Amino acid sequence: MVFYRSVSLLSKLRNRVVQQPSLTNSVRWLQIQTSSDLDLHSQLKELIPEQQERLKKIKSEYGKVQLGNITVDMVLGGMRGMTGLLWETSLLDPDEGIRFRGLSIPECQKVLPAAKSGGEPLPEGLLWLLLTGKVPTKEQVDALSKELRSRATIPDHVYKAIDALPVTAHPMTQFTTGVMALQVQSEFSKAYEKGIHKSKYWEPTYEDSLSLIAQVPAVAAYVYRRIYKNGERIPMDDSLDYGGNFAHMLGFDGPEMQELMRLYVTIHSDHEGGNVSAHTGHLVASALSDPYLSFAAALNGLAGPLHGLANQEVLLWIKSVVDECGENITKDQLKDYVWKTLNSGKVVPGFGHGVLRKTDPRYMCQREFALKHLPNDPLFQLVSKLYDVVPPILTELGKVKNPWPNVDAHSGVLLNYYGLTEARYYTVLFGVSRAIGICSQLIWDRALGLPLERPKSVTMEWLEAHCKKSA
Ligand code: NMX
Ligand code: MLT
Repeated sequence: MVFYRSVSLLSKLRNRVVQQPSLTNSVRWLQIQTSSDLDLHSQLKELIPEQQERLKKIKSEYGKVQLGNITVDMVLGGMRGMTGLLWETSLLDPDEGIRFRGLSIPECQKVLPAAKSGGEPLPEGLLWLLLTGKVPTKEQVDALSKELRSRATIPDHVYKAIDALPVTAHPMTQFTTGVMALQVQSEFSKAYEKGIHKSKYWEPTYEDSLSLIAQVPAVAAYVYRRIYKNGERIPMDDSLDYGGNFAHMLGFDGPEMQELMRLYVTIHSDHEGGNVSAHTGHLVASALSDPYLSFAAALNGLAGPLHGLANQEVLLWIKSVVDECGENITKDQLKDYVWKTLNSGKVVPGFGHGVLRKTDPRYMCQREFALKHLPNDPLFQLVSKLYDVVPPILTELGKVKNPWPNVDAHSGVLLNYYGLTEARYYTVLFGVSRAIGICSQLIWDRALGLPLERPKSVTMEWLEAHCKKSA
């Protein structure tokens, strides 16, 4: 016990040191890795009791504190501006964009371990950060990569379930079917059937979540290979990390595409709790549905064109611009095309947001990637022109709250450049990434014992009567 405490103390001290690079050289002796240091599960086990106490304290001390006023507008307006969810892994600022456990995207790019020096963050590192709130060492990330690889085998019935669908079914339908087929292995469901105590829920949820995160790239890659590459499966490469392996299983082995995939999976993972996919996953999980059921539900929300499917819509729309006007379209022609889209009652995909009020930092980091790796690509140049042309037009409409581009405005042209040209597949990539955010929070939902989600609804008659009374 005494030994355990000193190792644990040493480990805490070392973690602090690792986060302050100026100290790392002088205290190298502290960089002893214990087996529990490298194990995400042990780290969580240590963190959970203190966070449970923290939540209890907030409830007992601040339970009656008011959080703004809910208005009829909010009830009728898709609950915009209503604070209604606890979501620990990330927080969205309307102007600054997303922070993962307090770190912005540029900060994550700086501090999270990469495959090679100066490279894009490894998504496993982000998973560690989301779960523990701590920046992992490269050794911790490598240990997690290895663990994910060890959980990645796909049972044969999953492929058979996907194969039962017509090959023409939308890739998101095939992907979600694969996730639902994985559900039969749920440890949480089995443990619940056996009567597990509620204080232990987080443990099988952790098992399911890590397995699900480990398995979704192979399921997603199968969907791609089935639809577009005659069903030839590419096995995982044991020498590769999560993002690199995903690109590899899809059939892309170029180092730049692997870097893009690491960045892509990292930045799409989490966007606080109120977006449609995260909120759906959280809602379904609140009924104690297991991680597979909850994540499959989340994917069905992601498949909507106002949410994740927008990445497909953007590339298809850009291609329709090129088909009609050519690649060297002028800004005036582009303005006409944007107006034509709006006048036909459609949205301009990739622009606007429910919360953000400035350009999405996820757009900006993809733009930086493009400036570094594909500055002369005609479709990237078209995307850059859209950045100039679309916001003033949306502003002129007078009703759009955020005229700036979101994450989906950029992702397609990058993938297209490296040969992943099949736009209908793009939302599946978003889905793989989102497993990391949704499952991380789900483990905390269970650890903190968050309750069944069940807001009150009212009818129009109730609203009219209530408003007349209060007038
Ligand atoms: N093009 C045309 N009209 C728009 C756009 C746009 N890009 N963005 C907002 N509007 C309209 C919106 O349809 C609404 O019109 P109406 O009152 O006639 O229904 C009005 O402007 C006010 O909407 P907002 O309050 O600005 O936006 P809201 O929070 O309701 O919706 C989105 C946010 C993201 C759904 C919306 O901006 C949109 O439809 N964008 C295009 C689709 C898209 O890129 N979605 C991806 C979002 C990111 N993600 O991955 O999930
Ligand atoms: C997301 O990543 O979930 C989208 O930007 C939508 C949102 O945050 O509402």
